[in-house]
Amino acid sequence: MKKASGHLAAKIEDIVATTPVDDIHTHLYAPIFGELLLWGIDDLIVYHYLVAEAFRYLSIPYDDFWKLSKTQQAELIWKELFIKHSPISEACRGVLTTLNRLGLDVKKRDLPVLRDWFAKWRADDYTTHCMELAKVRSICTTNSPFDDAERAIWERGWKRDPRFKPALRIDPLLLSWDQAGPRLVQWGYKVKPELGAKTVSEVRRFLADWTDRMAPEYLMVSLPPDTVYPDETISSQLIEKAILPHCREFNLPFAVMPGVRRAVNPHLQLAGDGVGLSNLTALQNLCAANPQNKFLCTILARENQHELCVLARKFRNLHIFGCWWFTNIPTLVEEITRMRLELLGLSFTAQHSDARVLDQIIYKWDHSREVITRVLVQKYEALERSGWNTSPEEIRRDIQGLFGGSYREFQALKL
Ligand code: RAT
Ligand code: ZN
Repeated sequence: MKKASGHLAAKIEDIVATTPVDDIHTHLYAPIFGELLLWGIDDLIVYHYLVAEAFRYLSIPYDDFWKLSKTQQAELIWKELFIKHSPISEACRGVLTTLNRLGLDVKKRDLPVLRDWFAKWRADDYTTHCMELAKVRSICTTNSPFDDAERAIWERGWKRDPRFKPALRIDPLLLSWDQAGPRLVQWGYKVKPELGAKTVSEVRRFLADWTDRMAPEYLMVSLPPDTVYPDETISSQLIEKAILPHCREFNLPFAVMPGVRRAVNPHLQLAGDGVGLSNLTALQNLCAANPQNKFLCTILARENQHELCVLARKFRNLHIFGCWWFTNIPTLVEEITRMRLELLGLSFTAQHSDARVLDQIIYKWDHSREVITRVLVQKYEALERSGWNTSPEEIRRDIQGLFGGSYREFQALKL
């Protein structure tokens, strides 16, 4: 068999490394949101992925840990995960990749020195610096009207930073109507516990007001694995009667992220969520029954990835994206990306960062680019062996698609 040229591999590596990405799901904020935008060494270390890993070793009571200041928590985690053991896990290695790319000497293992370096930065300059290093062109944020801290800022209004694109997060509305309903009442929407016509139209008025205020890219929810659709539940009824008509009216995709079991260990707080196998019949029914609606989906269980690809082959109103959370590890990014390329060609979005701390975009994208390069080299080499030549321009076009172009085409699609 003919061997592909090293030249092709080098070209692909260069294109993947230099093509800017649109990061279509993060938990970051524009600098104007002040303290809500997390960045710097302590936030990197107290990331909830690392909290979960530290508690594999720590024996202190959970409550005692949560009583510590952020600096003290960071010191404890650093000692456990970086000093007493080698920082091999994906999330640990991520901290090191980030620091290294920022030009810091990680070999010194010196937290106070690192803290001094970060203290010299201002959030807005640092945002630009991180986005440049990560080659991230735009950042989609997760914005919830139910979050008191950010609601106040949205209500006040400000000059938008075009690099940051909001997404309207509505988990409480769909997953805890008992609490969300009274909040809507408090904000002047005349909703009742039962979903009568008036309540539905008031929920739509609430969604329309927030859509006008935020101009979101899409509406989004993360769902438990056992979600059923259609169903008699309030959640299913709200999706059918309020969310989907709203999305059609405003031409917004509805992003569903199935597979999370919230608070399987509540003592771990944000780090305490788990994963479960989803029944994708719900998504299939959503796509089939609502051909005029667009759905974005990323799914948490490894075992659901193949079925999701097959669903995307059946429904052009479904766009799949990213390797989410527990699947964002090199082993699974490689497997999932290869599977998607083999089943869907280039009609998906390869990755999102899910960053909660700004600096994380550096490692999340570095690590993903490395794996995506590996998979793409194999694929273009295989084409070469079949006698097909791909020009550098064509490779760049394809990679731009995987890094945001395909998502934008999906956004522009008229159904
Ligand atoms: O990846 C994460 O940080 C998770 O905690 C979740 O935020 C998840 O990504 C979600 O959006 O629900
Ligand atoms: Zn997320």
